Amino acid sequence: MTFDPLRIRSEFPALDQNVNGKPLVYLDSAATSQKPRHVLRALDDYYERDNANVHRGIHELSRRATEGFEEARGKVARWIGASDPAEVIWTSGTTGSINLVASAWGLDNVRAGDEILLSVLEHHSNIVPWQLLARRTGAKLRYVEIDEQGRLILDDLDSLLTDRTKVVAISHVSNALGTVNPVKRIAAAAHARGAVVVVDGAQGAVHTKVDVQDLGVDFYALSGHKMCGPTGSGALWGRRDLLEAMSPYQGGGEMIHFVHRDESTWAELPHKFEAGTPNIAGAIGLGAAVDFLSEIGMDAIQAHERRLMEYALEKVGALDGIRIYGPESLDEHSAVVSFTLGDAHPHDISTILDAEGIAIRAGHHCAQLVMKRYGVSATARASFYLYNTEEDVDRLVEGLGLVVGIFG
Ligand code: 7TS
Repeated sequence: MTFDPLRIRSEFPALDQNVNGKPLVYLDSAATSQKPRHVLRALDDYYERDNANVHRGIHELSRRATEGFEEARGKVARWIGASDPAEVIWTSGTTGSINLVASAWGLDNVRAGDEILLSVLEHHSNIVPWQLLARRTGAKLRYVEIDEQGRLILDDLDSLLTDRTKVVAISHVSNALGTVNPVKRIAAAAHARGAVVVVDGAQGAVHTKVDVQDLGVDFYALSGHKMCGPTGSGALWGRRDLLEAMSPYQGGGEMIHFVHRDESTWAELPHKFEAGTPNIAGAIGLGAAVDFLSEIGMDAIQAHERRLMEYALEKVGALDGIRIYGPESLDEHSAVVSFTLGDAHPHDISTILDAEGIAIRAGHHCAQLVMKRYGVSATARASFYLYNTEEDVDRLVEGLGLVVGIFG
């Protein structure tokens, strides 16, 4: 099947509207993607026909809801190359997944004097949970630095990893710069020192083909809403032996086997980590998103994004006063163009573009350590996905022309 961005675009109702009198150009998918009809229909179908709690009722609707919920788990497992759906825990998203690991695995395994290795590229979701763990345990945080192109400096990885390193938590793809990190190489080095590897896959599962076995990592966190699924949906994949050894994260219904007066025993995986009524519709919607993306094919999506990025870097890069942050090579640079333009504040850039119907993000992108590295407080960021086209890039460049006209 040939990749037809206009046909794909027509599957996303929200893209078909005028904003401030102009056809919408949506370039903020790194914050959240738009949702295709296939996902919207799955949500409607669930609520209109099958709505019931899962794993509880012995009645037809509960059976259907449970089936849809568990089938979706299998779809996510296959999407990331996990061999066992029981290793996929439903969470509220990447933030929920990382907090689960930092808390449940971290409190069991990290002690005073231990080290946690992060990078300055990380989204705050992959920094703050580890800071909280460090504060509770007395562990120490260390950081991999980035070079001028926003790539991890891995020359001194072997000295950053010590016998005290208990965990290495690293993003697959940076949301602020688009840098694609060599996760497999980092995982191998971390394992050689006996550390556990946690990957923030919020942008990874969106733009790259993920195979958790091949990456050789221990935990992989993802957000459904960035890959065409509903907000509040997400997953944590973890290696079975680690998940089994871990204490539960939250206590409540469904995560127990037996409850006695003074103590309880835990349910099998994955339910041990899913206390309370889960986001059933969210999980089913995320399963539908995986079906939608699988049908198009990750290779085709990646090739399309790469073509768009080549075009965008050339056109945006030709503007007077532009500075683009992130790797020069598209082998290491995913579908994000992070930039500043002369003296224009990124918020002003975004406001001017918004008046033209163009949505980008301006700010620190929840990656203040990245901003600090470059000595800026914010960048403007255009992020692309499967439904964007070269016309979107042209509109962006036209809009940026207005910014140049105003700010000189
Ligand atoms: N990690 C990365 C790399 C992210 O890009 C984000 C969200 C998160 C973690 C948190 O994901 P959540 O689904 O739990 O919120 N990134 C962005 C962004 O770039 N703009 O808005 C949210």
